[in-house]
Amino acid sequence: MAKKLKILIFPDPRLRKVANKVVKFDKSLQNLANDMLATMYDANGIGLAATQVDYHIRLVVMDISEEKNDPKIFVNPAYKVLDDYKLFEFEEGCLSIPGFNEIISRPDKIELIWQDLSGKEHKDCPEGLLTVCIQHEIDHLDGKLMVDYVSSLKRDRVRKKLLKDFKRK
Ligand code: GNR
Ligand code: NI
Repeated sequence: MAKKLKILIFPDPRLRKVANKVVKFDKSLQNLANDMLATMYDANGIGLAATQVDYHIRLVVMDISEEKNDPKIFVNPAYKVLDDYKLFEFEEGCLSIPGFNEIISRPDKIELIWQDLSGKEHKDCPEGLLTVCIQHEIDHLDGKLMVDYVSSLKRDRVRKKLLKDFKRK
């Protein structure tokens, strides 16, 4: 049965680790993906990277559907920005930075490659929210966070607030 995992909260240094490529497509990878989906749905998120639950492998889960009935799993996801891209502004949130929402600009046209749980390779040019979300998740796998795109003043403010909340618990 799927179990809920604990989500690391900024500025936990484990969120800065760079995740390793998945090379074994086994039952334990499937189990982790299932646990991550359960964790994401429970937290009302639309995406979750393994890094956020302290597994440092290149695995992402996502469900951007309205009905929350379209789970997607990306193993070893990577993207190239296409030549005719424009910057697209979108208000993002992050389960690892509760209470922090900011408008972030990202390229709106990418070519995405990934593998599924069996190791089969896929390629697609996503649109809309998926394009935003997968860039946000791949950032997590590279130890990067939304706060890295905002001013150091805002970053320090949210850092101090979340540290204070953490110590109060
Ligand atoms: O739940 C989430 N919502 C969201 C909204 C806009 C852009 C990205 C996201 S991902 C986020 C969940 C999360 O923290 N994933 O890493
Ligand atoms: Ni996030």
